[in-house]
Amino acid sequence: MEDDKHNRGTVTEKGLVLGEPGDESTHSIYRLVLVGVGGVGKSCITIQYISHKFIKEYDPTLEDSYRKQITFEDEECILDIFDTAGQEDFSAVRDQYMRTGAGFLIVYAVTLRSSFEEVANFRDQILRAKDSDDIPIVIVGNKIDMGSERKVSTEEGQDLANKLGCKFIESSAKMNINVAECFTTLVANIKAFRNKYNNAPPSNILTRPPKRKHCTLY
Ligand SMILES: Nc1nc2c(ncn2[C@@H]2O[C@H](COP(=O)(O)OP(=O)(O)O)[C@@H](O)[C@H]2O)c(=O)[nH]1
Ligand SMILES: [Mg+2]
Repeated sequence: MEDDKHNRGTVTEKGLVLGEPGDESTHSIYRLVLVGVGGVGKSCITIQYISHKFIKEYDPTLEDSYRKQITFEDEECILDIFDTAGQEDFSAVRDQYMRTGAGFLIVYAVTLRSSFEEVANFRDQILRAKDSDDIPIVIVGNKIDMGSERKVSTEEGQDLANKLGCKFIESSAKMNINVAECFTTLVANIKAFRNKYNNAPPSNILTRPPKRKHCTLY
């Protein structure tokens, strides 16, 4: 069946096809991207999840990708996680991840109201990059350990997530609260999304049929 063959593998940006019959890897790959205002804890969340450490000072300009293998709902998954930084400057790698990311964590700090106010803008940016209005996104309110300095309530976070049609989690990278849940919630969201679209590859580039060019000759 043509569709079945097409949908069995996941073509990565490097041209690697995972999960094709005969391929050594039967792992599903999930390309996840963290976005959000600088200083909200994207790198700390990523490093806490990957290395189980809280890094107090992490280079705010460092933008990098990480891989982690997990078993989720009896499925072996490879998470390819991209931690963005420095939204102002153009980065070819970031641009590529934005376009090919299967799911996104939009992170704000519950202690920084302006970072919460940017959440909807980041969502718009993602939808534009993906050229779609249905993308798995989890909104993450980080730094809940700083209780006395909280500026955004849980209800406000949840209301915004409801309004934008996203999942919502509050976390602390410092205390390792809900860090793994951010990623597993996003993976669950992507799995549901892939099922909904009949396991089609996540990238719009791969799912959209080529545009037909109409040409009339007289
Ligand atoms: N108290 C607290 N501080 C955090 C937490 N996450 C990050 N930070 C601090 O916030 C600052 C910025 O974190 P970083 O991960 O570099 O932010 P990024 O720019 O979004 O990658 C650093 O000083 C971290 O130590 C958290 O959950 N709780
Ligand atoms: Mg960072």
